[in-house]
Amino acid sequence: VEASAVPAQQRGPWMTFLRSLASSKGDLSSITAPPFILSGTSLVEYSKFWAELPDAFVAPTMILDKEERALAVLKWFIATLKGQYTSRNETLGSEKKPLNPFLGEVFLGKWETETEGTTILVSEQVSHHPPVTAYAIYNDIYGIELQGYNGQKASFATTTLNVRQVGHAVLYIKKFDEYYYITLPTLHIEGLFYGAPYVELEQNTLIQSSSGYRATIEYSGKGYFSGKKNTFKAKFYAGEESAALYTISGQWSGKSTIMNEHTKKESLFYDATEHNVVPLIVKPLDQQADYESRRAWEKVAAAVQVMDYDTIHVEKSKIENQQRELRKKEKELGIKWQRRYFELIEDEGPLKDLAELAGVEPDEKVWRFDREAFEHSTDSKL
Ligand code: HCR
Repeated sequence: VEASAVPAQQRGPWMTFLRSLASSKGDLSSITAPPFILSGTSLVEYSKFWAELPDAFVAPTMILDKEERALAVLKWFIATLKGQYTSRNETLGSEKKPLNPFLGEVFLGKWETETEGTTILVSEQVSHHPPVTAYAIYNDIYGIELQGYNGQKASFATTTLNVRQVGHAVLYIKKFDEYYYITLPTLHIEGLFYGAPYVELEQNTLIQSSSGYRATIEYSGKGYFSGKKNTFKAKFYAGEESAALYTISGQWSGKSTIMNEHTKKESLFYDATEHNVVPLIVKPLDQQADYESRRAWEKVAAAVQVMDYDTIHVEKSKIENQQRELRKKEKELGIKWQRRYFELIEDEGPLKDLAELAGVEPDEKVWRFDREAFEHSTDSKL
């Protein structure tokens, strides 16, 4: 029997929390959780996990062969998973409940590395009900840009929380005028009963390139493909062909190998344990605008650190009340909240065709980055 990680005085509230999860209607943000499971980080920050390895992010731009390039995109994608889905376990001891971003909350930063130069991140909460975060990450030296948006739909079954991701990501490589349409995996949260939650991925991700190459990645936890957690099996195809050129398999948080289906030769594909993330540079709090994530949540985050529930509650309520006031004013004036750097547009461009090629139902409207708006704002001085 596993020991409970729930502090003795929070066991009652933890059981109440689990019960409220069971009766919640998919909106995780509205549920109050006990302090030990809270994180002082807002969900709007999570977009950074796409490019914490700037070398892997820009690598495809330097590859002339389109098959090799599509494989490098797959490698970058696999490389992002460890940060996206296990980093809280490493830094905070378990998965935690992130802060629920308010509409218009922005998280900005840059990575500065000797070889890759500057890579910029712009992340914005573009919807509150349902929660949706949109982001753009770009490096102009290498001519690569990632844009995407995501929301989550949750459901609870026995002691597991199932989370379906809504949205997609699109990678664009300027030099080759090439797009990659990326779907997001479904996940579930285990270990809830013991108060030690962790994420396991399930179902699949599809990466469809405008060059025709396609990768399907299937995820599984302990015991399906192997006895190990965080496992995946990817098949890499050219065009419409049904026979895979390569099979890549292993652990996304550890080692994976690639097998050439023609020669049956196998070699190391990626070893997640050998790569250290590059920390994002974020402006000091006193230079941030009020709507920037870390500044806006500063007091809540400090209270979360010391598990001061009263202050967490008081400071959270201040933000929520301000938001309520804003929405009321907009209603009175008959205006809508103007998103800062993203707009919701009809998807008529190459992405719609790509989604169709990938066999994915395209979203009628998609959130797209308005780079001009960002560059004309003071926020672009990172
Ligand atoms: C499900 C989750 C919020 C959403 C997080 C997402 C899906 C956000 C987009 C990122 O690109 C990837 C990502 C990674 C996270 O693993 C995932 C979070 C894990 C937990 C959190 C729940 C809302 C928290 C539930 C509360 C539990 C821990 C008690």
